[in-house]
Amino acid sequence: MDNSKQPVVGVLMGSASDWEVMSGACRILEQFGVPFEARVVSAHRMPDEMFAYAESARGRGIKCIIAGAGGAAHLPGMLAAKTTLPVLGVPCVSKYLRGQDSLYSIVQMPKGVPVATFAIGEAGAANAAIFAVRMLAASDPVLARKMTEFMASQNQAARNMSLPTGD
Ligand code: RP5
Repeated sequence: MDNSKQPVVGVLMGSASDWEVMSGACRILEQFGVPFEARVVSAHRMPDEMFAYAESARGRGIKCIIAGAGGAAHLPGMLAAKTTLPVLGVPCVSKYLRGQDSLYSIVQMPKGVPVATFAIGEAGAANAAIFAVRMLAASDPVLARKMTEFMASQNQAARNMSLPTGD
């Protein structure tokens, strides 16, 4: 999926099976009007393409990479090893260990090679995208205003919550 405008965020995933989780990151970026590109780039099945992506991303105008993977989730870490861009890692839910393997694979990076690691699954994908928007908003007043509005709408939604107490 490519947005019409020049993408500034890369949303990568190790497999199409990660799309159910990673599509949540794309929805957030769409909501904020941030141009992005979404691709399957597998660390294990497409290592040469992964390195090529990491090496070319900055030159193509990408500002940060959100990378989701499951199981032996090497994609975010290997991207971080090959690019100077910030890499935001999303542990995707795996079949047998429910993403705990993904989390440990992504979060336990060696000193000097950072991956900002988010929660397993849906919340992690959404928060990685929100975090990417916040990074971009540091130098973009329009995005900053949208983030303020987003936070206000969350506040209002929480205030409007009711409990089934019958009171
Ligand atoms: C990882 O292996 C992917 O990120 C995915 O989460 C997992 C399983 O991939 P498939 O076998 O479903 O393609 O590389």
